[in-house]
Amino acid sequence: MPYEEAEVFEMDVDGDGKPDTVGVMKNAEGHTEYHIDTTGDGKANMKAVDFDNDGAIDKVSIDTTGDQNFDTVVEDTTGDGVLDSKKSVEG
Ligand SMILES: [Ca+2]
Ligand SMILES: [Ca+2]
Repeated sequence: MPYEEAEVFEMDVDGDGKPDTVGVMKNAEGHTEYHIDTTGDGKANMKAVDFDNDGAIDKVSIDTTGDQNFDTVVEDTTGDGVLDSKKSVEG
């Protein structure tokens, strides 16, 4: 793992009443990454990255099918802190 420091939190991210696991860490490029596991299998099915460390998420990758490949990417392409682009990616 290239991650030097990670903090892990339990919180209900998806609102289903069950606690989800959220890991917060700096990646190798020094960006803040949030890894979210809502299925409880120990694998993140959502990853959010704050590229400029301003506290606003710039890119979110989501595994919507549960195959542990991120298949949907939502991005802030304009830098205004609003996620404005959604696209599907090949696993
Ligand atoms: Ca939950
Ligand atoms: Ca940001």
